[in-house]
Parts: sequence; structure tokens; C-alpha cells
Amino acid sequence: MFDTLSERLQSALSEVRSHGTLTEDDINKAMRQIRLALLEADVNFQVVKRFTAAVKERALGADVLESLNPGQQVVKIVDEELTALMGGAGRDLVFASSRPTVILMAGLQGSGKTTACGKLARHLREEHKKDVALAACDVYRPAAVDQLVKVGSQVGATVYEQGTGRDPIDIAEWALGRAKSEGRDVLIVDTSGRLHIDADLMKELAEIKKRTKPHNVLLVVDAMTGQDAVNVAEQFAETANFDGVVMTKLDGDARGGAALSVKAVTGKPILYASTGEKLDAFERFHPDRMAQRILGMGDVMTLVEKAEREFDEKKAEELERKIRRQEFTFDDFLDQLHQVRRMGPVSGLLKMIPGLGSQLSGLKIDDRELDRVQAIITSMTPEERANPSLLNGSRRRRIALGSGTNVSAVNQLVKQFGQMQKMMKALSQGKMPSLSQLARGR
Ligand SMILES: Nc1nc2c(ncn2[C@@H]2O[C@H](COP(=O)(O)OP(=O)(O)O)[C@@H](O)[C@H]2O)c(=O)[nH]1
Ligand SMILES: [Mg+2]
Repeated sequence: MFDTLSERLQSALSEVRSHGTLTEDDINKAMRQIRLALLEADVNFQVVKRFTAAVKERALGADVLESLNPGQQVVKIVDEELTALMGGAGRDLVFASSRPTVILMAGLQGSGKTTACGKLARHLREEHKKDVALAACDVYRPAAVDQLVKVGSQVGATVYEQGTGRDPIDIAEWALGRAKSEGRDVLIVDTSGRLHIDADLMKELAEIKKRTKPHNVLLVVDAMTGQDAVNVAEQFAETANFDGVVMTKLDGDARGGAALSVKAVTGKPILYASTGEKLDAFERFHPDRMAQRILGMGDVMTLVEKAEREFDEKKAEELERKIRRQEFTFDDFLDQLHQVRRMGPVSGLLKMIPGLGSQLSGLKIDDRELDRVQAIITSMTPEERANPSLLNGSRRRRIALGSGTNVSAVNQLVKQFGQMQKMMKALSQGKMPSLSQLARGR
């Protein structure tokens, strides 16, 4: 997400950081680099102008230049302004006092509405323990209803549909009635899009709004379309009111422009970020955390939340005990691997760790490598997993064959595992190896 932008901003700031004192010239130079980086990321021109002006004015303030650590202060200013640009502390969904809370999803065709309906339903079920129903009001594309039905069944949400034969406005009203009588907590209304904003679409949305009185209208916007996404949001804001944005496809080669501009241009905050086709690739959008991620300061909060969701606390305690007693086996290793992989691609996770993000740029973490590791370990017998010293030449050959790898891959894993055990021993004795030692595998 925003890799190039992140790299460019970090390099502009690392220069500023490296100076003991800062002159106006240094600041001007950094601002030029920041300006270029933002423009290149397809951030709206006016937004860039205002942003750099604001940062510059604050950075040139006497209290900054004369402070003990001016470079650090400038980084802090950029972080704060970036956070403000993307919407400050953020806004939450509004939940109605009487059921159901209605959420209307709007947006152009292909922006990711139907997918986002499913993702939001899943999110509300898992994080807010809500009973969610979906209303299928896209009746123009034949497969649209089926798509929503499928998504709904995947996330455990009831889908109210009447096929494609009826008026979407009537379906919306009917679905609301059912949600009420069935006591659903939330009703998410999936609507049809158009290729472009047109009067028909706006009229239909306005009518659905009138009949269902949504507590939240969310505009779904495709981040990959860059400036176009912002223009669409601006047009929507002019004719139909909405409360917040769901920014989709942030996993693609989205350069960041849309995410950085949309709040400034429309006044509406981004509430959710969608980062993949899978239904769990969806998160609350936190401007402060996103700014820190872009600036390579890591996104510890998101990482911690993710870990808390995924890790079983008891297991963690047991693991810690094993490490302390030096009883960590290949089975535990496999277990860890499974846990980590449940959180998503490993490279994505590592990027969220402060200080690691930029160190890892260029380093490709190949998830297929982990597949091989998994295959090798599962080809070992339980005795071998518990006691790697049993692994003589003939056993290693058997494992290589069984896992579809080769002996040198098995050798390498066994060696790495040995190193890891040594490291854990050091850790449990309170000697923390440095990152560079870790990277060299010592
Ligand atoms: N890579 C990626 N693809 C997405 C994301 N959200 C949706 N899509 C894909 O975009 C396409 C259109 O999505 P859909 O939900 O049908 O859009 P709709 O026409 O607005 O309902 C589908 O192929 C989705 O799988 C996302 O966050 N990342
Ligand atoms: Mg759709």
C-alpha cells in the first residue's frame, strides 16, 4: 500500500532528520521533495499545495528550528498534517437506538460495493456482534443478486432478495420491513452502480434513501482510479449527501492519491479500507495510523489488534513456557507458522513493524517459501519433529522426497531451526540479539 509514496517521503525526511541543525534552505529542499512525492502519488494538486504550505509554515516556526532536535520536529509536523489531511481522529458508524441500523452503499459500477457489503457485514458480526442482513437492490446486472447471495452466505448474513424482476426501490422498502420484523441489528443495502454518475442513478439513490432513511450512507470508491475516484466522490457530494467513504482496492498499485485527497476535497472521512478480494481484507481506516504507516513509523496498533484477534492467549503462554524450558519443537514451529499465516501474507505483517518497513523494502518475502517449510515439517514423523537430532542422512532424503523438495532445502531448514533454538535460549536468558544479528541468522 502506497509503497512508492512511502519510500519517497521517508527519503525526504531522513535527510532532514540527519541534520543536527536546520536552515530555511534545508526545509525548502525537503518541501520540494515532499511536494513531488505527493504529486507523483496522484494527490490532488490543490491539496498538495495546501499541505506543503501548512507543513512549511509550522516547520519554519522559531520553536522548531531552535529546538534540540529540529529534524524530529519536522517529521512530527508532517505526521500530524498527514493525519489531519486524511481526516483527523476519524468518525464511526452511527448505530440507531432502535433496530435496524440502516447502511446504504453507493458508488459506481465495479467500485467494490457488493464485496464491501459482505466485508462490512463480516466486520460488524465479528467486531460488534451484530446480526446483519443484506438487501439486494442491484437489479440491473443479472449476476448481481447471486453475487450478494453468495457473499452473504460466506459471511453468515441473511440476504433479502427478490431476483431482478422488481423495482429496486420497492425491494429496499420490503427488505427494511423484513429486517424490522425479524429484529435484525443492521440492514446493509447494496445498490446498483453505473459506469458514470447519471441522473437516473442519483434519482434512484435519493428514492431509496427516502424510503429507508439510512443512518449511514457510505460511498464506495476505487482507489486504483486515483484522481477519478476523488472526482466521483466530489460529484456525489454535490448531489447526494453521504457520510463517509469506503476506499477499496488499496492493495493494488494504488499510489495513494485518492486516499490522501478525498477528505480534503469532499469533507467526508474514509471509514473503511478494503485491501483485497478476500472477505477478511477489510479494516477500519485510522488516519493517524495510516500516516504513521506511510512515514514508516509502523502501525503498531493495527498489528496489535490483528494479533489479539488471531492469537490464542493460552497458546502464547504455553509457547513462552516452552521457550523458557527450551522445549520448542518443529511441531511448535509449525503451529506458529499457521498462526502467522492466518493473519495474511507475511510481508504485509512485517511492514507494520516500526523501523522494519523501510529496512525490508526490496526484500521480497516469498510466501511460497513458507509453503515449502510447511511441507518439509509435515513430512517428518512426530519423533523427528520433537527431536531433530534424529535427522540423519537417510531420514533427510526421505523427508525431501515426501515433501517434494530436495535434501539441501531440508538441511537448510534443520540448520535454521537449530539457530532459532539457540536464539531462543539466548532470549530466555535475557540476551536479546540485535536485528542485524537476526538477519544474519546468528
Ligand atoms: N484487489 C481488490 N479487488 C477488489 C476489492 N474490492 C473489490 N474487488 C474486486 O472488484 C470487482 C468488483 O467488485 P464488486 O463488489 O462486484 O463491485 P460493485 O460493482 O461495486 O458491486 C470484483 O472482482 C471484486 O473482487 C479490493 O479491495 N481489492
Ligand atoms: Mg455490485
